[in-house]
Amino acid sequence: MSTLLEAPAVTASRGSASLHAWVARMRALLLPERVVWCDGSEAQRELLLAEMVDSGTLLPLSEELRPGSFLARSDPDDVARLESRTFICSAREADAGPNNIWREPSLMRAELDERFAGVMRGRTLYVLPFSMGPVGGPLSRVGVQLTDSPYVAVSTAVMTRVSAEVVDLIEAGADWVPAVHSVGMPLVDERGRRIADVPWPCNETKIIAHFPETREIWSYGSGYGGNAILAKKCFALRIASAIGRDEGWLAEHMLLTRITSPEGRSFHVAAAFPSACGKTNFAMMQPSLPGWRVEMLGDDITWLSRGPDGRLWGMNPEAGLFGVAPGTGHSTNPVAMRTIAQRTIFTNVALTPDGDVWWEGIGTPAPEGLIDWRGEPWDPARGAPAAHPNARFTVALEECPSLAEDWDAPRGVPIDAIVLGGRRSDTVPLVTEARDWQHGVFLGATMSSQRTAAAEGTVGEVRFDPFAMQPFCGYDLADHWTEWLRLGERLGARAPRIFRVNWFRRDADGRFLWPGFGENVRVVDWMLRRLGGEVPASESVLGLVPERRDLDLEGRPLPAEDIEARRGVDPDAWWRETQVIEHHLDGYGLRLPAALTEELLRLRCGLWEHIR
Ligand code: GTP
Ligand code: SPV
Ligand code: MN
Repeated sequence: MSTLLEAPAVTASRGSASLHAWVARMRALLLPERVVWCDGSEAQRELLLAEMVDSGTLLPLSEELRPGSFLARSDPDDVARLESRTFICSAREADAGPNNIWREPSLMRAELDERFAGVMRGRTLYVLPFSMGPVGGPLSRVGVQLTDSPYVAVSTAVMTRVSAEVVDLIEAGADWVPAVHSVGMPLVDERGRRIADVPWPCNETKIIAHFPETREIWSYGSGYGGNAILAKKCFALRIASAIGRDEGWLAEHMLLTRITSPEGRSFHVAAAFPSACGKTNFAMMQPSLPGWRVEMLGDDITWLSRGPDGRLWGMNPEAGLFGVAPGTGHSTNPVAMRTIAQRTIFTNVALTPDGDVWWEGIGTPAPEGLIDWRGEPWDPARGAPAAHPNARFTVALEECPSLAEDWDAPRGVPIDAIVLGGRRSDTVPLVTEARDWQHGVFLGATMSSQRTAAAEGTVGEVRFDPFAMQPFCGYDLADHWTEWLRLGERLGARAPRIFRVNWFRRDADGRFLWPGFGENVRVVDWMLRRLGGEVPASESVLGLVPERRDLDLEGRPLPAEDIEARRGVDPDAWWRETQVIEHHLDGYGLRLPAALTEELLRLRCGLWEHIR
């Protein structure tokens, strides 16, 4: 077996010569036909797009209706993240935690060694030097992704800052994360015969492997989203969370936004919602109340650290959006609709006869002659959606009309409030404010949410997704909660307030109880008045909840759930909830911070009082 992957782990600083040596070593392993260094330029983007149109990977959309935009249709078996094929290969199993699937590093290396040997035969290897955060910024980190997918190369140039300057930084000695990706379908077989390519090459077997100690990523067999654009979930969350644990900062699955009230006061909010649970929508909110303004800073990932002023600061390391298409419409998210008016790559949406895109929830009826995400004429009678539920758009942040002017500020922005939210059709009320930081960490650690189409699994099934990081924390989540508790100690009185929300409660007929989207500003309005100390809150067993008169519901019927929330909710349902919470926390064994056990006890005592 080759020793290419077994070479002693390249650690911390890989130095200047190492980048070129590594690419040469990888070239000898992967055996591509040619190597292309990417620089993030417009000229290169044009070239790659044209090549993909020629090869059938991309379909150009109408220049008139959707200028500069394209449609990609993935293999029907490669449509979302695969948590069951995502591995954390830490040296010690215990460091991966019960939240991850652990693989012994040398065994994983042996498997990767075999899979990657000659895997790029007949293909082009793209070298993508990228920065997460502004190039050269004090909080930014760089990496280099190798890929044999031009779709991934173009997507990475949208989602990150791909630039030759990153090579300069590496040559000047910057630490960097190596990331190797292949679709796992060589175009030349062992005997040297050519194999015909397909529009969306991939492999039945998929592996997304992370080595937290050596900060390496290896991904095989998928070309889709977070499986393949390694800078996103693999680097900016899983590897970055491990780096952050070692250095005292946090990489979080959070949107980042600036909200300005009619009086002109601005606040920064970082909010964690699980996949496909409303981050992009919140970040691009068009508030329904007059005078409010929401500026977008980030829609998926925020790196949090204590700033020199002792406050918590947040920075979005990405430069693009990989957003959920279904449900995005003119009435639900008009800002997103304007963002994707041009220069967008759509994946797995439906195609209209005039060369535009369509999906469920776009807000216009499906036109005649629609082609579904698989490329077949769509027959609504068959009951299958025209767009895949995890269909996505890839577009640069700069296309967003509500993007904050200082979106790429090297240190980000100071955070005033942290919002945590899951998708729960029952039990969890509209809004609760944490009593204090420790209670807030408990709310984060016990977040649960219904599964969505963003990953495999049964849609609708409730699972715990602590801090929306269940699929993305590169280490034991119990240690993650400890990090959160420590952060609170360090921030002290300067810590932001923590809130929990749930936009997704439903009534007995399955209708959403809360109008959501732009109406969520009514909840934000209450939060900001709480920060300003302008309104009291009611103590409930779950935490602090709004007085009825303090939620501005002008023109909106008060949802029944809110009345419930003020009273301390359905005690039986919450008693059952504490039982599953206990089981969930117990799963983390001895690493579970005692503070969380204490909070659970407090919740139970409160419920017990309530029942009596
Ligand atoms: P990822 O990119 O997977 O991390 O997802 P996300 O958290 O950014 O989710 P996104 O904002 O794209 O929303 C996912 C789905 O939830 C879309 O279909 C939205 O229409 C829907 N959604 C978002 N906000 C709300 C809301 O306030 N109420 C309701 N009912 N649905 C919402
Ligand atoms: C998510 O699933 O949370 C996403 C999409 O943001 S992906 O990049 O595919 O992970
Ligand atoms: Mn996400």
